[in-house]
Amino acid sequence: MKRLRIGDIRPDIKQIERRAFLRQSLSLGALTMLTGCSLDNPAAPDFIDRVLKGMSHWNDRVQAAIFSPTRLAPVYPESAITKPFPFNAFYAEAQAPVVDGATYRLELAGMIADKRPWTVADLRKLPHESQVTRHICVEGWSAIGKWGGVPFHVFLERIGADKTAKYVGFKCADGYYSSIDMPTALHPQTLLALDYGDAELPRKYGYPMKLRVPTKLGFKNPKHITEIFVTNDYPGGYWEDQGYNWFSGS
Ligand SMILES: Nc1nc2c(c(=O)[nH]1)N[C@H]1C(S)=C(S)[C@@H](COP(=O)(O)O)O[C@H]1N2
Ligand SMILES: [Mo]
Repeated sequence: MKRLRIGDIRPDIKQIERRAFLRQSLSLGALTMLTGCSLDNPAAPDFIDRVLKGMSHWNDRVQAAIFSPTRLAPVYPESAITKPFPFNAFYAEAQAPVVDGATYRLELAGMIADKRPWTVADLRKLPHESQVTRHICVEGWSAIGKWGGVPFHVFLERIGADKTAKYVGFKCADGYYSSIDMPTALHPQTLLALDYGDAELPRKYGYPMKLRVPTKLGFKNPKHITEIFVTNDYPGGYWEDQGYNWFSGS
């Protein structure tokens, strides 16, 4: 793996400092007020769990409030691409789903005007962009890759998605699921990726399509997407429902 230069990691350090600042600025008293948890019975079995969940939800709101729709994730030269780019999922690489591109249809649901399903060929007729960005996994690794595909805001516009809705949710061929806030969905670098490098997205990286979100941690980049839905009802996610912070900006 390539050695990190300080210029590469500085944006990440800024994020970490910001998180530390948010954490330090919160007293236990303030936390009880924000979370609605009472401190009078700290022995309650789920007390700590409720405090931590409340803190994470508070953190979601603060992160959403300071997220800038115009602030761009760093981009890198192609020479910085990590080779080979790592595979990761909640299973081993050999278990990655096999999706038949010929019969595949991307289903649409929720607050969308035109819910007609999409074939891979139709998706490929939409405007195409590529980007070299850093993928940061919560498990402690990061890697630079190149993804190409349809700017997600273009796709959302095209299908008549209600942009005033709170969430965009994703269901995947392997049972994985996730969701993002609408401002992130509309961010200029959020990509409905059909390609890795200069070729079709291979099976391990999410064929036929994944969402590439360089402003969020890796687990908020769903692979093998089979359904996209727009909703005001909090959809959660595979890792989010197990306690990972929902907003998880990078
Ligand atoms: N469908 C699906 N998408 C997923 C996952 C998964 O298990 N299934 N894992 C997530 C996590 S934790 C990471 S780090 C990235 C890994 O993507 P990669 O295999 O392209 O490196 O995919 C994300 N998207
Ligand atoms: Mo990850």
